[in-house]
Amino acid sequence: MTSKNVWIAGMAAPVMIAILLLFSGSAGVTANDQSSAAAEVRIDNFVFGPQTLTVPVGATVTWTNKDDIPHTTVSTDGVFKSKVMDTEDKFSYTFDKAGTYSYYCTIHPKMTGKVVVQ
Ligand SMILES: [Cu+2]
Repeated sequence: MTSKNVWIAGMAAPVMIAILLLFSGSAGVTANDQSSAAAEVRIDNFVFGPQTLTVPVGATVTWTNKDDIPHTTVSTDGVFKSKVMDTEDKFSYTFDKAGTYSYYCTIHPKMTGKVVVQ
């Protein structure tokens, strides 16, 4: 009885490792199946470019400040809000819902842009 229990315990560890490997393997496949679109907006000379960006649902948009002046990227509806970005600073946001997202620079409110998610 005792020796049988020891034998089962000895088998359990390799089996568990095999199961864990199986699960981690399938998780990797799932991650590869997800399409992750990415898009960029460049801030240059007080302009968001492109001013209107159209991306699929789930896309991550990255804003990069190419100006030698600090800027922010803040959603008009409070959906996202960057810190003050110095030159070459980046801000990213992933859009999980379809819609039109207007944004502006809080330092220079005349700077506006739009992300259309569809
Ligand atoms: Cu600005």
